[in-house]
Amino acid sequence: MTRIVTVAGAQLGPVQLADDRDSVVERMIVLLQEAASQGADLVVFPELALTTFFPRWFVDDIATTDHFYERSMPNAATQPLFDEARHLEIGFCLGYALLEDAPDGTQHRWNVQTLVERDGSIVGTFKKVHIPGHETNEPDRPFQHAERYYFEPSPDGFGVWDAFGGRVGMMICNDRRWPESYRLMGLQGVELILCGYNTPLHYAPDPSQDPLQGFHNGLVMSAGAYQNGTFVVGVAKGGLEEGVDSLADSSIFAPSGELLAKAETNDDEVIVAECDLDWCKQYTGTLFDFAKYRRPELYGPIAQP
Ligand code: CDT
Repeated sequence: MTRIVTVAGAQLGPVQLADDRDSVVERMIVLLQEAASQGADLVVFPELALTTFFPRWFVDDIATTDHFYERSMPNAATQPLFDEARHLEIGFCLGYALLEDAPDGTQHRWNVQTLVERDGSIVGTFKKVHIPGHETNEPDRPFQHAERYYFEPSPDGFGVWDAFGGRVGMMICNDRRWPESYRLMGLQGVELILCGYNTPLHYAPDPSQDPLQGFHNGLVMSAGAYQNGTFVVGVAKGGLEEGVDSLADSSIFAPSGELLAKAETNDDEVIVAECDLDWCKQYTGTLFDFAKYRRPELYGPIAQP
């Protein structure tokens, strides 16, 4: 039996502060329908897809930003997306901010992606592990990247789920720059990694990296795919959002590290690739046969603080 999953990346152009969730969900449904018309089984949306990238602003009272977070999934705003996906028998992966009330009375703010199967059932929710940027206001920057103020880092790490006929993992934006993200999923037999991102083109701590954003994006996802014998799907919210230009370049990489599909615009756009999950074994069963060739007894320092 072949295990071909047709995967679409549903890149979003900018979501401005004034855009409400309903208008964004309408755009996402258009992308979903286009992906379905191209035979997609699974559609991947960007990180924090439902709102503008609000960590670009610092506020003294974090509670005044509660409206950027979802309290449940699905909810009234996203139910139309869930309904249409189920109608089309297409799965999806959605990035959003989650504000969670824990049983002990504490509140938690997470940057998450939820994976939904073709029948509408929720497969799992991944919390972002590597939280980039800064915790406090840095007024000398042209814009803030205060993710470390707005989100806690995941305590769970990188899981892998049986879904879409294969082993599916998730990571969010900055996670894609770290080899450990891919390897932890690779050790669990991952075959398809789904990653949404918002990557500003300007990096204030070292602007010499600005023109390299696209290069670094392709570099890490291609290498992560090849070194772990897995497909990697990276999907942007790109373009000029509230005056900040962000990388588009949504891309799908094969277990060979080859680029299968790449967005051509900075706006709403669907990219598609047929992913034969059995291609992964050509790498994980040969050059990257982890059980045979890895030397974990020498890797201890990697896991030390
Ligand atoms: N969203 C996100 O994780 N963006 C980061 C930018 C880091 S610059 C502070 C990224 O790695 O693309």
